[in-house]
Amino acid sequence: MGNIRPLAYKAENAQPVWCPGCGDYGALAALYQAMAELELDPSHTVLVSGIGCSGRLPYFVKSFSFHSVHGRALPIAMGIKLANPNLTVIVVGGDGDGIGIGGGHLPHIARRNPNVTYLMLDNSIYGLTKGQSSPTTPLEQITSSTPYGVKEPPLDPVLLTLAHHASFVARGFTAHVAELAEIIRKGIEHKGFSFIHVLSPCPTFNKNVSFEYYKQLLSPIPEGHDPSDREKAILLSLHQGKMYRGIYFQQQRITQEENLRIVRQNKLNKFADDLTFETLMKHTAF
Ligand SMILES: Cc1ncc(C[n+]2csc(CCOP(=O)(O)OP(=O)(O)O)c2C)c(N)n1
Ligand code: SF4
Ligand SMILES: [Mg+2]
Repeated sequence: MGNIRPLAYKAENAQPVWCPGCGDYGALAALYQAMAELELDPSHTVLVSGIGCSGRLPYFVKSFSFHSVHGRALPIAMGIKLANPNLTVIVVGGDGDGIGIGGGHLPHIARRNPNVTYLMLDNSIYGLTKGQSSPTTPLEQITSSTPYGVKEPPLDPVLLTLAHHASFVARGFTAHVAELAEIIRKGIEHKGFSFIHVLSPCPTFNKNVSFEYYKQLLSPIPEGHDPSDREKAILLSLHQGKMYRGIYFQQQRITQEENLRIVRQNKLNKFADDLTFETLMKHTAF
């Protein structure tokens, strides 16, 4: 633990507006803790969010932030990182935001591997719009948009991002703040795209997927799991009737920023190699 207190990262003029008991408070506390441990500089940190209750989180953090458009936080974050690779970029959004309306972006950011951390706050419901089903709502659950029950199997964000070559994939639970803080810290430290599936119950509009529900279902990733083995991580995520907390997968590979830097450098080198008086005259406007 560094010298900075977690609450040093609390925005001065904004109080969280979430309902009492909302899981997102735990995610916020864990993020403060991770930022303090890493001693992040708020003037070099950007939080980008989509739309939803979870999308409000950046308001409560001392950093730069961009409360963007529903489902579009990921491409915006990627643009910010490409424009200034020195920034720490963290994305926060909901399950609807990330794999509903914004689902088309997740595969591509995962395979491009920018050094961006993504916290998906999953309550298995559309919270802000008062309780419609989301892509992670369990089968047969009755919601305001599924009066006869959800008829499609839920998506698993961990399995999805593993399939899309994300270089860091983990799951945390907002009832375990210290553990979640450690996962977030490791995700931010990871050089590449880090995806953290944060189970964050909504006690107001999803009475089914509650803290109790997850307590029954969740256990720590089994000791001895090798996080560098993607195939094993996929098998772990497929385990029927069980869900694990912890780091499923981590692999170091070239980031999008590094790839672009190399392409740019190669172009410059080629330009310098080809440089003659004639080519210089061609490229110089008089
Ligand atoms: C383009 C667009 N479509 C729909 C909406 C309405 N809308 C706002 S938030 C939301 C769902 C939010 O659910 P989720 O992403 O899971 O976040 P939560 O509120 O549960 O944290 C919807 C459908 C919108 N703001 N913009
Ligand atoms: S509606 Fe649900 S997700 Fe939104 S603030 Fe309230 S408890 Fe949290
Ligand atoms: Mg949601």
